[in-house]
Amino acid sequence: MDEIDISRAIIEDFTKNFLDNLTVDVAIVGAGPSGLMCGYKLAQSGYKVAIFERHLRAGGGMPGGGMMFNSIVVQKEVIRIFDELGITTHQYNKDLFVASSIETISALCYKAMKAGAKIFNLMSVEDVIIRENCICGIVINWSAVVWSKLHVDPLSVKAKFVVDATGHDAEICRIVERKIGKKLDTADGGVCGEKSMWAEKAETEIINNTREVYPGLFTCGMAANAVSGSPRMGAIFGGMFLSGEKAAELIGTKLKKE
Ligand code: 48F
Repeated sequence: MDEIDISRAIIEDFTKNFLDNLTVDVAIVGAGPSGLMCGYKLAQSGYKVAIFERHLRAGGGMPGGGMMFNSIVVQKEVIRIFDELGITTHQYNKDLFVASSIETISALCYKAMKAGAKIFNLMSVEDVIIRENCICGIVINWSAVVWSKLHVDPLSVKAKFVVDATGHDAEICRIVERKIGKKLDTADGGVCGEKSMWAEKAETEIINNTREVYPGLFTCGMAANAVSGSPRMGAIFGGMFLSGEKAAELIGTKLKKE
């Protein structure tokens, strides 16, 4: 066994994967529950999907459960999805179920990747590519470069659609507003920011908020609520799965027409 073979294997495999994903059908920003669910569903439908995640591990806000109690709560409406993913759930009352946050995120990652989605961790999306008033790609850099504020130019990925699944900050939508020099089309005119905690309202509104917010750019998960000014919901996660699923359906419909 030669150390150089180990190094070469890693570099070649990663480089091949990276090169293969410079052009994709859908680039998803954020490997939280909504982004992973969206990626899983699109990959399952046969589309080429790459998910870019800033942090070392995938999962977003999920592994920490609620205040580091690493259980999550989901509604009975999403048990069909948990069953499909093979996640163990326990009924808590007539409407609510609990699951391990770690098992949930592990299953989502596994299923998304087995369906063909690629996950690139430790990469931050810092800009988008816009042509003829349509988002058609993302601009990426190593998170370590961004965090250490090194002056290193980024690279680009072309995509037919981009999904902002960045969670509470709706980072990509805010970048787009800055770059196009005008506000996104929302009830309040532009990214509204999330409102304070109201689980039931937030979980209901997230489905309508999951939409194409600018040509080529979809939102899902907490980013969708933040853009539209809906409340946050805390450690109940059903809406994240339904929102990721809906974004995949909307994008799938558009891709089918191409
Ligand atoms: O925050 P996050 O889990 O988003 P989500 O899928 O789920 C929200 C819930 O976790 C929770 C909640 C539940 O009810 O309210 O908060 O909407 O995952 C977002 C992921 O996006 C990554 C970030 O590190 C996180 O893992 N991310 C954010 N900005 C960027 C990014 C960026 N610019 N580039 C790459 N990754």
